[in-house]
Amino acid sequence: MLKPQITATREKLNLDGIWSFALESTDVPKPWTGALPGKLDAPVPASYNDLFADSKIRDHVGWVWYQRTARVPRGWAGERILLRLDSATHEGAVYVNDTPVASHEGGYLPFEADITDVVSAGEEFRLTVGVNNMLTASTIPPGTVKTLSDGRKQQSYMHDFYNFAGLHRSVWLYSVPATHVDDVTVITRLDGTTGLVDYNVSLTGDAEVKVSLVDEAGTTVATGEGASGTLEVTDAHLWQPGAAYLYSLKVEAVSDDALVDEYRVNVGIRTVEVKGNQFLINGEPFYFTGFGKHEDIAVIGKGHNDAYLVHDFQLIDWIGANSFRTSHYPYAEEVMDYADRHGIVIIDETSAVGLNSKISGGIADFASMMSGGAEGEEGFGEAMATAHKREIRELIARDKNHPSVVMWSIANEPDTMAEISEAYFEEMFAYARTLDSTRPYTFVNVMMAPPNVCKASKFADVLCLNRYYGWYLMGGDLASAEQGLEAELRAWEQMYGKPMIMTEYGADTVAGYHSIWDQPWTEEYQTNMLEMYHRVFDRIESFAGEQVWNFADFQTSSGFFRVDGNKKGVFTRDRKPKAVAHSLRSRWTAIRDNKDNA
Ligand code: BDP
Repeated sequence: MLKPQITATREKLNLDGIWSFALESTDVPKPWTGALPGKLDAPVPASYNDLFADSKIRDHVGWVWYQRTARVPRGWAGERILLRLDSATHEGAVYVNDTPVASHEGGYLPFEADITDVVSAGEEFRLTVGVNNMLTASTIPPGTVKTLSDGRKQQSYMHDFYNFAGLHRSVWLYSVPATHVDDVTVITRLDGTTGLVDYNVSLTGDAEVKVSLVDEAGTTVATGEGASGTLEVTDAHLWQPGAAYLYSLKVEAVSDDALVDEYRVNVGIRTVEVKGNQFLINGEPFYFTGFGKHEDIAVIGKGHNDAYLVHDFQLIDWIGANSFRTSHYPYAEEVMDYADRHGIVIIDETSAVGLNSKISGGIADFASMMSGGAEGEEGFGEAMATAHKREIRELIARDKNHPSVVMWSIANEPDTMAEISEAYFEEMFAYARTLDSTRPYTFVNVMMAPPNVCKASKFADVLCLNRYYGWYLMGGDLASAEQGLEAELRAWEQMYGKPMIMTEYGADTVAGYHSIWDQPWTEEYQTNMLEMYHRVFDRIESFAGEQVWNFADFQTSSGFFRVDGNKKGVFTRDRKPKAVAHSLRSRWTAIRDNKDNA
């Protein structure tokens, strides 16, 4: 799905800012299109949960209403007029005046509506957006909603991050010409030092397609005609981890020699390949260093924020890291664009997290211990498969052209111990591979599914493992943890011979808590534990990367096993380094410098 753009033929208007806000109630039922009663306002983009000093809002389960007026610029007469929501977490319903124009399930991906027939250039309209935060057996991620004896609804879920909701990303009004570029797909290859750029353009309406590839200096380096083709770039400047280079593909739809539509796509020429036990970028072995992250900040929750975007990437650079995983859902498109421009490598993950009732926040069998059974049954049934495929499809449609994305992760820690998961993941991997055959696929394996147990690892190109030796297992005993970790990694290596990445390893740590002993929760313990992991990684040949859990502390649902959220951050929630940050910095900058000097 193409992003709104301003070009010679397109315009866009950002609708962020303060919107009116209300909870769905008997006074404001769904659907609601009239003016919202009350005086509550909510900013867009932001989660609504932490804004108000009102637990009824924070704990609300169900729909909320956002509303504002907008005016279609008068110059847009004769154009198609579209509304685009970069996300509505987890379900959105959009009304223009009294007309429903769009609905969408899945909280971390964009959707849009063509509203040309219900608005007029120069005129104002009322825009109402319903947002539903409910997670059920048929949503991704899944959850359960209970109605308590006093009538309150209560949400529970298996994943270890707070169920922030709202309009987390920008809302746009934009125009396209009647005949326009609908989609562009770009695939890059290398033939020696020549870059090959395969492009495919789909159009709505009839027109000729012309493309040109422009380098960073503004020089056109290749041109083509027709809706698909291959552009050749001699001595291509490659997109490299840590050294991004972006060409711009200008796509023009032309009719009778007149320009009808123009769209631009950034192109990073690079290749990705898994060969034996290595992960290759541009034919060179690549070793991932970095983090699993979250979109999570104080007050704003999961709302996208440009200042944190820039600051987080600065810290990634400062610490010497080269990559992160979009754990556990697709991140804002601004993040993907920024990674493209700054050469940060991304493992792009769907929102399929918590498909596992045997785990909660890393603690095995917590759910069954607490409820005496598998509540929120993972099921792996038809409803889940349909929602999961939609998440895979829409993620790839959105992110397929980003050079920073080098691998798709189709799920985090699903219950791959279950027999039924084998057929389920065979189907998910096969489906995903029909959508993009240029990138490797993975899913992230849970500690309870070691090599002889896991039913899905055989379908993955790369083994991504989350391990908590020294924390949930052998906590406080790093000597035993080191042996346990090494034995398991060797078993994986022997059984599969695929590249392995540790996509999570970490220790909850309270900044400022110290001990000379191996005392969990101290800054020393976090440092010692991670250093132990690194010793082991360096002894395993098939190791292709390490991503610490987590970049920063983050908010989780309340419960007695988390104190103000998950504290496994290398940085605090407000981005102050814990002691371990310095240890990681010396390891990762050394890895980066070695690579630069190689
Ligand atoms: C893993 C999950 C991650 C949790 C982490 C933890 O993938 O979302 O936050 O454990 O327990 O199970 O810290």
